Amino acid sequence: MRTQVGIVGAGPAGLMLGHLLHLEGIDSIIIEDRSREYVIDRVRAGVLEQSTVDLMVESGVGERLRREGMRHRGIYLCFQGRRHRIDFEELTGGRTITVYGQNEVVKDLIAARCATGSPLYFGVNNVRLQGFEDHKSHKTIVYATGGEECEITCDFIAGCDGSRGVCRPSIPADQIQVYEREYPFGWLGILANAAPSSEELVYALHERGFALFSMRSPLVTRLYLQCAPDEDLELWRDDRIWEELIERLGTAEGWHPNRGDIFQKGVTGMRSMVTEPMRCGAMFLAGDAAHIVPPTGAKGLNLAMADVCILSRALSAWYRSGRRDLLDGYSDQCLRRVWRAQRFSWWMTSMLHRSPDGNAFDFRRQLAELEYVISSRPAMTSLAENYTGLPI
Ligand code: RFL
Ligand code: PHB
Repeated sequence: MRTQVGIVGAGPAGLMLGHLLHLEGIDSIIIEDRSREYVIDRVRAGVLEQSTVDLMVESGVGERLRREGMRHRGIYLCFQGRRHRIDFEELTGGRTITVYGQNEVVKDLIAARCATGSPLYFGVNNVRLQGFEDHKSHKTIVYATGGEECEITCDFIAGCDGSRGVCRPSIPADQIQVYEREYPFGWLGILANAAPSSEELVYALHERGFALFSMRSPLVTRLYLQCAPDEDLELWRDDRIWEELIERLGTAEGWHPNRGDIFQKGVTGMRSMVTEPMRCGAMFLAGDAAHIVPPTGAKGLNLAMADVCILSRALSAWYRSGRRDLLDGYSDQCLRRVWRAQRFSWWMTSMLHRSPDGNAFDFRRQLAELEYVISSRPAMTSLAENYTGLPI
């Protein structure tokens, strides 16, 4: 097979890139090693920045998002039994966020791809990349499907295969630098059939650790608890999860999340990672393949969308007028946003999570930081600006 851009990975980054390239008249083939059902059912992000919403709407895949997405004008910070609202709309001159599940974004993008008839192959195995390091060789993606070996020849490879993919590890070690940081905790996340009892998200710091109240629809609540990175889910019966959530999130005035049937549970470890540059020859990395943020700032999906927006413009400039400068500037342009998001995600994470050694000094310092954030307009504005995101 021959195409202009071979895309590895059908997460939000790969699917959105395929969609934007199609709008520019550029051919692509997307390959994905999981099944369609697995990709659609995977529960992950929920918060879309304004620029991600704008990108979806302007590129014609935002119809359901506009109907079903829940626009939030602020969030709450909760500590010492009280909730304090940060009003994003007022502090940023009108910027807001939208709560819409990542799996809904993926569903909408798969539907758009299928409607164009452009190739999207699920369940492929043993993906390997060849010839991308320099401009002279043929760029090839090799994979297996149904017991047969297949080959895609392309002008460019887009590595959109997430943090455990093959694209980044295929780059010779002396051509990239990887910056990493592990955190000594994880999140236990649940979905429950319970009407959200707050209209906006609640981020809580409690002596027993962090907790987050979020939602997916008027009938489904999404909640997270700080836990060990390798926490054993067997130890967490539903009653224990609710007790802990209510303890950490509940306020003196009596607000707490509504209980309901828990229908999904999972544990995620937390880390930060940045790959520099986000390119090797004719291969461009985008999204989690290039960088990971801890989820506390709700930035991962939004960064992935910003990367592929920039990449599609650069590829379009190349195909339309032979301009290389945007392709050459891709990595630097993305990395500026990525490092800002890393700083913000690290800051939110360290302000809101208890260190496993339970250091009392750190806890008092964290409370002082939260007090400062809710009482200083510049500090609140900084949080609001970073959370709602930079324009792309
Ligand atoms: P993905 O979504 O991981 O997609 C990569 C795809 O590549 C496939 N793949 C391969 N395909 C072919 N060949 C191979 N060898 C392959 N290896 C892997 C994978 O199966 C997959 O389908 O990366 P992408 O597209 O870059 O998207 C990134 C986002 O998924 C991620 O950043 C967010 O989910 C992070 N995140 C959040 N981001 C936000 O912006 N807002 C949030 O509120 C938010 N909350 C979260 C999150 C991530 C979480 N977890 C589970 C890590 C909450 C959680 C709990
Ligand atoms: C979510 O709704 O899944 C969610 C919300 C905010 C975050 C992370 C995840 O910071």
